[in-house]
Amino acid sequence: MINKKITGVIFDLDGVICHTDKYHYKAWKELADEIGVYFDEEINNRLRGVSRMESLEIVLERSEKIYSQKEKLALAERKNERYKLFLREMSPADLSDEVRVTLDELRSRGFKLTIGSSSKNAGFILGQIGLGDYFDAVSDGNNITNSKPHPEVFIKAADFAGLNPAECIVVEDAEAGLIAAKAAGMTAVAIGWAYDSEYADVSIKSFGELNLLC
Ligand code: B16
Ligand code: MG
Repeated sequence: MINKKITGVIFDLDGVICHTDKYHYKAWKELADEIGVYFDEEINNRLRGVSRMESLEIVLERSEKIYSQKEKLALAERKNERYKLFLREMSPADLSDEVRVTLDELRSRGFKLTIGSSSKNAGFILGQIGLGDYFDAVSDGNNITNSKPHPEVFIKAADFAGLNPAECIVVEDAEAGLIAAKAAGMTAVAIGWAYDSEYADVSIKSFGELNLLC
């Protein structure tokens, strides 16, 4: 149980509400193979919550070739086109019952529910899984200039929904997101890949536990 007044919950999208992380991996892996750069799941884990262009920089750390900015933009675009093909296959079946029921319960208890995602595809993904109009506010990669671990995405999510940051919890699967949440003055709740992170205020094993926390 969190011992302070909570009025809003800000959810990371990829790795928390739904699992597009496997599609990011496949799309980056295909690109890396094409340009002859080593890439594996461990490197992929460093991309969680990180913006597309920053992710590309991490992927290219293993590259012998130096790419110009124009070439980098083209590579990122190529990866994104691949990724979007996977997203097109998503449907409301990709939203688990546990997540859907927990969201409804939190809402019925009066919490404002928002999204704080680094992704520029967040709106499309939410539409695909049937949550297009669900959240009180969506802050994503399209409205920020600094990506996680910078707190901008969460500060804007709170602002869009008229929430006091000190009364918000952030649910995150990435260490960069937990750091961002704390920098925003919010309570950082870790799930999934971030479960053991030293930056978490609280860690939960399953999404449904959120209802016991606040
Ligand atoms: P896009 P989140 C993040 O989403 C992903 O975790 C990260 O792997 C990705 O690079 C980033 O979005 C940007 O995504 O290429 O779709 O703009 O976890 O912050 O919801
Ligand atoms: Mg995430």
